[in-house]
Amino acid sequence: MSEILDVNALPYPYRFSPATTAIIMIDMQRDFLLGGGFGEVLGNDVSRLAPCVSVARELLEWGRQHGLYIVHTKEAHAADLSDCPLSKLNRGTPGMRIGDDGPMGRILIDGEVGSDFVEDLRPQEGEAVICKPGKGAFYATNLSGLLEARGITHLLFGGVTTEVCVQSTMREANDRGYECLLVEDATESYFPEFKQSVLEMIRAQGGIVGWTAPLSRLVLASETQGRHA
Ligand code: C5J
Repeated sequence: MSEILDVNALPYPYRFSPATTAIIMIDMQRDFLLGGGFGEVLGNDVSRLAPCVSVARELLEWGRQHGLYIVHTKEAHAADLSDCPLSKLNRGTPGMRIGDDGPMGRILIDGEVGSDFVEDLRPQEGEAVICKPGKGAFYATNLSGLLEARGITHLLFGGVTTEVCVQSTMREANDRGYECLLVEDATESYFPEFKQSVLEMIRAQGGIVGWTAPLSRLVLASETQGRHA
């Protein structure tokens, strides 16, 4: 028997069982959230992402209490840049490029200080960490295999940024048959209007990509329900 929860989500209630659900926490790395990293060298105001950190942490704590499988992703490249296409390396006119030396080590390179997770969102033992070269977490990673091995059918998303790596991964997951919900206050964008548009896009047309709900609705469902199927 497994617990079934119904979340008051948009565009309609989202039903899931914690036993077959994973949290995918996207790219909560210093490179995106702190000064001197990839986000800032692209010209963004990184302080805009700060509000989602405490909620993302609460989401992980709630997930740990309820036995959800937890996956953390990080966008980072090999030191020799062999997994970084020239198109990504050369895009735009940033002050520094991927692989250049910055105040937190080489920008967006796996193993450097900047590529690591922010203090409040460190993975715990038993949680998966996916290092991804792309925006979507399914591209060139073993994420599908990890989820399939555990019989995961439902995914709850948090992380940054809403319209880039979160949305890309959620769309990849939707096409692979996962039932996806984006936790609205556990994600942020450098552009508030982009975040709002993504929330609306996901749940438009009857939930064409999935569902959205604030964390409080998940917590309420787990506190007030707990039926067994
Ligand atoms: C970006 C990400 N914005 N994690 N990456 O380049 O969203």
